[in-house]
This record gives sequence, structure tokens and C-alpha cells, in this order.
Amino acid sequence: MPKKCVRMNDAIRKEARRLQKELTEHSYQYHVLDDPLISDSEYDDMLKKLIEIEENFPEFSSPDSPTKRVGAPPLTGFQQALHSIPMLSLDNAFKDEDVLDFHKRIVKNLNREDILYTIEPKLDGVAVELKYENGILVQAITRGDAITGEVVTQNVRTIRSVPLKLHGDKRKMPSLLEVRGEVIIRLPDFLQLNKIRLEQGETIFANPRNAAAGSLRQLDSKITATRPLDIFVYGTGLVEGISFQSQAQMLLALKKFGFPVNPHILPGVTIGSVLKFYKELEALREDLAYEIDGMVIKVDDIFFQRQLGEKIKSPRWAIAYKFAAMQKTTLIKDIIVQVGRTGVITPVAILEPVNIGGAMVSRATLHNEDEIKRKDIRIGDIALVMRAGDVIPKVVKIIESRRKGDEVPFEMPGHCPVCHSKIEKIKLDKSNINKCVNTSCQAQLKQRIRHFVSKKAFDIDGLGNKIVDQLVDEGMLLSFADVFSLEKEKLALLDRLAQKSAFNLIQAIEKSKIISLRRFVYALGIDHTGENAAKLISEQFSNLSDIMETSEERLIQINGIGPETASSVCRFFSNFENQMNIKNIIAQGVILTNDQPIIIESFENIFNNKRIVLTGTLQSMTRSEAKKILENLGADITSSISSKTDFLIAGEQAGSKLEKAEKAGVQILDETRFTAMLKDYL
Ligand code: JCF
Repeated sequence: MPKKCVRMNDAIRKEARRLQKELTEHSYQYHVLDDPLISDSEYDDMLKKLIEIEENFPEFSSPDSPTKRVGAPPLTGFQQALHSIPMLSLDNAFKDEDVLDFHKRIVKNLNREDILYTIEPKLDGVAVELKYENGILVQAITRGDAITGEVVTQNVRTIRSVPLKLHGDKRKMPSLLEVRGEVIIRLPDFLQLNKIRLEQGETIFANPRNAAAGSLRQLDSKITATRPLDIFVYGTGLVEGISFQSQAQMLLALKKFGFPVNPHILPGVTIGSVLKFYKELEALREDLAYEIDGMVIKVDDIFFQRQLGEKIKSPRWAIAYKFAAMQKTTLIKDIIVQVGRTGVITPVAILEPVNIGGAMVSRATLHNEDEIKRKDIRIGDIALVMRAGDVIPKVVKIIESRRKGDEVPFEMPGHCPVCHSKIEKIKLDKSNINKCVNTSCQAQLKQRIRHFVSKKAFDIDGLGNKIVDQLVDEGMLLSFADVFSLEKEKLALLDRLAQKSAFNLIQAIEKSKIISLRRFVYALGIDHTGENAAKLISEQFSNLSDIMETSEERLIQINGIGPETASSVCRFFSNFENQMNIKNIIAQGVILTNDQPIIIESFENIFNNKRIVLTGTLQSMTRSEAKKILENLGADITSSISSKTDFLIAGEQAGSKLEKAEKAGVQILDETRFTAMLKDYL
């Protein structure tokens, strides 16, 4: 080969190495440390470049290249492999007493009292073992029957938080390191995954663990690569060329090798603290973004662990202290139907109340008629009910063995339970929905207004579901626009509302009138138009009229807007009644804002015609931005305080103007108050 060519190849090899190294680092920053240093698109560009090089020069690829994360050609079946050391499971404890017994056994066995434990959340995922030879990931196997597992190396390579190569000095790599951990899917990712599957007419996963297991056991790793798998590691199998004295030290070492280690681990604590932490972890459970089903308690000292040894199925030095189940069985007393915002009828199971993981549950969603048929759910059945995080409880399945024979199958009513209009069956994609097609149905109106005033829409504090329902029942709310003409005196007549609350509510309504275009579009409750779609659309248009007049073709061009949303948005705005509704809302003095503020209608807002002085440093915007926004709202911005000044907006380090304003009795707004008044006008 001519010299020049060698040199060029050399440069390409170097470039490949550089890209591999940088991509690996950025992937770790993003997936393990949760602290990305570059944008997604910069990352994608680099990855694309590397893929191209490796396709043309396969000799520059390597088993730990980030390109290996996209999946390999499909397998025809999984191979089996032996675990070097059996991958045991854990004995369970269900109450403090069980844990104290465990402690007593250990004290007796080791003949000493000073035992320290390392404790960690017990993840509800899929156990795997990763094998690193000289720092490179060479094999991954599932737990299987503890002795042999299935080889899922290609799939595990697609998990972004799994290091393909250990971090640290190459010369100090252990010759062999088997790392054990739990593959999980986080709850938000799980919900998103199921949402997509539902939209595509595929079966949904019952829980994150099933989703993780199903994804890990894919023969086609390209499919696995699309699944949001994550991992936490908690231990080792066979290790050569390195050793650990304690569980805590081992976890720290694993962290340094680049593995995600759970942040809620408590190293080296006494048995008293173990029991205390159990309660704290149980409380924390609700806030975690992944499912845990207990706490793992391990003797910290690895020498002691060896002394204690193992039983056939589980080690003597560890135990799992389980939490109350998030699934319980209970009686389905009745099945009723609820009418949603768009008229969709959702069947709901009325349950014999049951405590599930600390919360009383008396209702569970049944999604739709098809789901009831598929799961053969009947009134009088004993069912397994699940609660997870703050999502609505649902019926997982019925317990067939507890059927008596007198259970009654559910029948979808022919008429809306609220307005008595006919319920129509509509085929949507691959599923059937039942719908009350009467758009003036009171049940729908209630739901629409609940949505209209909700946190992410108009955000009217004090206008909760019960009050909305009552106002609709009393005929005081017939449309969106009526929200803005509610009167204090009439509100105070409602049995739920005290004088003071009525006053506060009126204030909250006034405040809500300045609203961003994005929130406004979301508030309208258009089919298939959630928070994100509303945001994407609003970003593309400077005002509402433009959105109202746009075409489906134009909407589909927006990245992230699909054909369903596009057609639904156009249908909504071409409907005469909707157009009238919007006109009436605006006529009530609602002001729409956007990133470039454009005011649609009248100037009824608190800053209109006011003389305002700005001083000090604002955190959320520059002074000139604040000036522009205020001027758009009709304010007159002046530079010095006088008796005619209405407001002083004082940022940090406000000086003499602040003093002067205080003396002159001018109303002072600090940044928090000011931005609250503007709300998300910014
Ligand atoms: O989080 C888990 N599911 C988990 C399982 C954590 C551990 O530390 C474990 C385990 C199973 C066995 N430790 C052992 C020894």
C-alpha cells in the first residue's frame, strides 16, 4: 500500500478512536450521571459519523464501540451459559421481627455483636450478570435458574447505561469481573412505551418488570435498542485481579468502573438504623421513578459474608425486607361508566375498598369494553388490582378460581348515563370506543371545564372539580367563557364556598386571564392535543388566528405532530360552535401571549395604562425584555420614581429607587410577585 494511503488510514483510525472515546464519555454523562454535556443532536451527529467510518473500515470497529448499542442481526434462539457462581435469590422478611431474627442468627453464627449492614432499595426488575474480561464487556446472561441463564449479550449492549468498557486505568483492569444487577424500566418510560404500543394496536405490558423482561428476551436486539432499559448494579459474581473488603467498598468500586449504582444505598449501619431506614424507604417509594418492592439488607463485611456462607437457594448474609404489595385482590361490587371530556365512555370498577401499599382504593379503571371482554371481568368477581405511583389504579386480572358462577357480565349501556343520548360505537385505529356524541352533555361539559381550569391550562386556584360540577349543575357554567363572568355574590351562595374563598376565586380568575398561547390551546381540550402538541403548535404560530386558519398539511410538517392531531386540530377550529366559544372567551378580556408577545384583544390587564419603573437585576429576564413585555401590555415605562408611579419592579440589588419608592408609597413588586402576575407570559 502506498505510504500516503497508510497515513490516511491512520488518520481515519485515529478519528474512529476519538469518536468512540468521546461518544462513550457523553453517553456515560447522559445515562449514568444524568448530566449531559452536549445536545442530543450533537451526539447523534457524532454517532452518525462513527457509524459511517465503521461501515467502511470494519477493522476500526471494536466490541466496545458505541455503535454496538444499536443492535446486532437477530438470533434464532438464546444460548445457555453457566454462572461461574450460582446466582442465588434472597430470603424474604415481612416484618421487623423477621429482620431481628435474621440479625440474631448472624450474631450467633459469627459469635459477635458488632455487625454492620449495607442496605439498598430492592429493585423490581430483571436480574442479569455482566462479564468483563480485561475491562471489556464480553457476555451478559440472565439469572435463569440460578445455575444457567440465557445469553443476552447483544441486548444488554443496547442498554445505554451499561459500560461496554470499564472506566479507569487500562493497566489496572481486573482480568475478570462479573457484575450483577437489575435491569429496569422507569415508570415514565414505561407509560410512554405502553402509550405507543396502544396507538400501534399492540398488546400493552402489565408492568415495568414484564416490559423489561420482554425487552431483554428479544431475539432481535434492534428491537431491544428501542426500549428504554436501564440498570442498577448491586454485586459481583466471580472476580479475578481485584478484591473487596466490604459491600460498601465494592459498590463504590463498581461506581468508579462506570456502573449506575443506586443513590439510595446506606453503607455500614447498625440493625437499629436498618429498621428506621425501612420506614423512610417505604415513604420514598412513592416518589421514585422506578418500582421497588422492598429493601435488601446485607452484612457489610465480605469476610463475614464468607464465614456465613449460603444455603441452597439464598445466602445467609442477606435478606429482602419486602414492602406491602402494590397489588391486592378485592371484590368488584359494580361496574359503572364515566363520561370523559370528549364523550368517550370509560367503564370503572367499584371495589370493596382495599389498602394497597398504604392508600385506600375503591375504584379502578377498566379502560374500555374490549379490555373487559379480553380479561372477562364480571360484576362479583374477585380481581387483582394494581396501584403504581400516582397513576389510576387498574384491574390486572380476575381470579378465576374464586368464581362462584353468579357473577354478572358487564353490558355497555345503550344510552349516556348523564344526558341519555345514544352511545355510539366508534372504531379508532385497532380498538373500539364508545362515545356519547351529544356535545352538550353535562358530563362532558363538566370534564371540559375541569380541564380548562386545570393546573396546566388556565390554572385557576380554588376552582376544583367539585365546585365546577356544582356550578354546572346550578346552570352557572354553560361554556368556557362563563368562567370569566362568575360573580362573587353568586359564588358565595354555593354551599361549598365561603365568602373569603369566593373572593379569592374571583382574584384567581382575574389573574388567569393573562395566558400563553400554548396553555390556551391546551385548555381547549382538543382531541389528541396534549400539553406537548399544544406547545409544538404554539411555537410555530405567532397568534391564535393563524392557528385557527392553518391547514392540516402545515400542521403535519411540524416535527412531533402526527396526522391524528393535525386533523383533529383543524376539525376543532372549523367547527362554528368552537369558534364562537373562543370569541366569547377573548371577549371576556383574556389576553393571549406568546414568546413574541402579541396581544389579541382588549387591554384589560393589571399593567395597562400603568406607570412602571424597573430597577435592579432580574433573574428570569433582562430589564429590556421586561420593558418590552410590559409595553405590550399597555404599560408606560419611565425611568424615575414620582408620585404618579404605579409600580416599581425591583430585582436584586435595587438601590436608591427602591428607597424612594418606599418613601413615596409606590407599590413594589419583587421578581417573584411580578413573574407570578405575568405567569408564563415569559
Ligand atoms: O434489587 C434487587 N432486586 C436485588 C436482588 C439486590 C441485591 O442486592 C441482591 C438481589 C439478589 C441477590 N443481592 C443478592 C445477593
